[in-house]
Amino acid sequence: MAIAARSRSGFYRQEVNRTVWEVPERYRDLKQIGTGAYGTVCSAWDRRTGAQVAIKKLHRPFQSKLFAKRAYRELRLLKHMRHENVIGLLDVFTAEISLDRFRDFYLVMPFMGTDLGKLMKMEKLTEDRVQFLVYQILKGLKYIHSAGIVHRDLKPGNLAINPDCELKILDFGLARQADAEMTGYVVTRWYRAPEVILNWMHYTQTGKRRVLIVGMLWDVGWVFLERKTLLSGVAVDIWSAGCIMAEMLLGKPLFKGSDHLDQLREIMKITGTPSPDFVVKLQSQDAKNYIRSLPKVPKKDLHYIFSKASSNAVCVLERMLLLDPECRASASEALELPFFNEFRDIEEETEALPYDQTMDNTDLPLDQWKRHTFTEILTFRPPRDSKGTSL
Ligand code: N17
Repeated sequence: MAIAARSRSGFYRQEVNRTVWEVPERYRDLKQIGTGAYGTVCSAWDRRTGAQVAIKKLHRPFQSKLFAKRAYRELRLLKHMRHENVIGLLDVFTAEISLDRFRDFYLVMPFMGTDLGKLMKMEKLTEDRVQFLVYQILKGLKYIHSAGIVHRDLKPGNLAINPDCELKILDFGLARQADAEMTGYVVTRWYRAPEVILNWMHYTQTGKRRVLIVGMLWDVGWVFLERKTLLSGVAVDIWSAGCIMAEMLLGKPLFKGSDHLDQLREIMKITGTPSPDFVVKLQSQDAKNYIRSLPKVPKKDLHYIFSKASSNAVCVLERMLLLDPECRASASEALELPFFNEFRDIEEETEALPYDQTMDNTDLPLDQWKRHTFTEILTFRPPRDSKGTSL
């Protein structure tokens, strides 16, 4: 029988989901709460602070270059975030003391009990709940965007919520190639901005034989959008936030398209077909002709669709659900709208330090990713709570 080596001092071992977890003694009562291809998450109690935490162990993070880069990226992004409406790191640790033996590491975050998707299934939200939740989403987005990060996949399922209705944004800044990976079997495109859907159509094109309609839409989307929108692109998150707010008020998704084109049709049923202003900005003559050939649909009055909502609420939607990304409010601009007056605390609407994305476009050998990750773990400093004591 093999005898397990002693645990690192101050750490203990336990089995979770048939894998060994080796964690500092301060973390107690580990219980698995979720598992997926990339890792497993446990809830635990932090003896030092008395708080409930979530601990994520990645599944063999250094099994390949791709996994290693992804693990490095998640750690870097989480480590950068220090805002109450964005998930951040309370701690990160590994039981290994040397780079040679380094295999696994663990991310510790505040524990969040549910998410907005589940909450909306349970109950119809009152307008003051909607006010508070959308206020928090926008504060979180303002912070993430100020770091130069775009979420790209904002949806109810990655808005974590605790019993006090406090909200934190999860899964931000996923790698761009994810857009390409999602083509064909997209689980949920209901929150995707029209310019993102147009961009997907580019990836679904095979060779030179393009379907006429899609081909022209592609020209519309690509030439214009890659330059102006996808390079900065924060407006895509505002669109998603608008769809999420609409769903909170309606009790059901606003744009429930069955595929890319159907999604665009659903959107234009409400936004109307693009205005001449928008068409003029398009580069391709084909695109202009195509958009002009579409049967004109007028913009619907959102007061009519959201007849039970206050006009302050509808006013927010009017500023977010605009077809032209350049016209959409930014997160900071949206926070200024009267709908949020009751909850507003400008002190909480902070901005981030810029996030260095240099490594995101870098190709490194596996052992380099591992070394950089190890260094990031060693240089982690825990956040301070509002009283200034180190957690
Ligand atoms: O939210 C994240 C997160 C944030 C930024 C980037 C993940 C990434 N990421 C992932 C980048 N690349 C990849 C592959 N992670 C996260 C969210 C929730 C978690 C654990 C990790 O689990 C809980 C569960 C309950 N309460 C809090 C957190």
